[in-house]
Amino acid sequence: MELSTKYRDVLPSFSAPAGGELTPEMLDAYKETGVIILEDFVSTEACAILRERALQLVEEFDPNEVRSIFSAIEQTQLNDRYFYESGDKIRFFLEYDAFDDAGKLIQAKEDCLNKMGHAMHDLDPVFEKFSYMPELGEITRRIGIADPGLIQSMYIFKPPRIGGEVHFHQDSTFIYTEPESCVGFWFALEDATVDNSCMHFIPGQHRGPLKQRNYRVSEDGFTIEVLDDTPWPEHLKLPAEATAGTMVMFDGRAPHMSSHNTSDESRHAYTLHVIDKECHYPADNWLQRGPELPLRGFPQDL
Ligand SMILES: O=C(O)CCC(=O)C(=O)O
Ligand SMILES: [Fe+2]
Repeated sequence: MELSTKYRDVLPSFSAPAGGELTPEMLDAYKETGVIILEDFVSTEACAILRERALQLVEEFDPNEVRSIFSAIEQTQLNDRYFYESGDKIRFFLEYDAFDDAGKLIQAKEDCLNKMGHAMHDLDPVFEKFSYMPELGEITRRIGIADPGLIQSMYIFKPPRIGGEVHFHQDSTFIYTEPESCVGFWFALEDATVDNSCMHFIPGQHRGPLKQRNYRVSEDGFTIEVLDDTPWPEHLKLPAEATAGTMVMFDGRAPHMSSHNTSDESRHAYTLHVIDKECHYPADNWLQRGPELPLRGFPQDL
């Protein structure tokens, strides 16, 4: 299916619908491009509350205990126990360039973090309240997810100067179900622009194949299987600039990336990933949760 000329230069963007009630026009745009930007989905106050809570959690984190450096480029973290056990925990992942040669953090602690993950939505009351908002439940119904479950949360710091590049990827590579059902809800908690490395998408590419699949191959080892090695047409990428409170919703097959943040501004964001609980969730997905933390859906009381 060809992309209509409408979305060759700019990603579909709308004012957030009340109650998460996506209109047919929004649904059509989402189906066509694999991504829609919903402006002012949450209030700037809600963003501030989440940012404040994240900073409190960061305060309690001692980086010297965990020098676990997450590099989305090298994917070294995927072979790290601290990472692969984090599916049902709240853990912190430092940027690649967080430490100087003397082993000291190069800037403020929160400006040395790559992300926090992957179960704040089930373990922290402030994140829980935000994450299980009924509007998202309504959206999942409208896009046809029969039995939604919130499988993952990530707080992305994208700190000034050292926020590392995230290469093009599809989230279904990592959050794989049969059939595929992963959808991402990415909330700008601070204004995200091309200057502080907003997300970029290639519209329409979600209608192509899943190109890679990540497998857990042992207790602490992972591998990437290449299913399709044709490169992404990166020259067609478009920025998803988003003011604080805007939500970017994208299909698990929609390729997205963000570049190295060389600016002096951080770009905090919060992502939730939903799957359909009716789909099979393989035991060799890296992201697993223990029986004490069952997968939950949204409140039905809208
Ligand atoms: O915020 C970013 O730069 C990347 C986030 C991402 O890949 C995701 O939320 O799935
Ligand atoms: Fe992603």
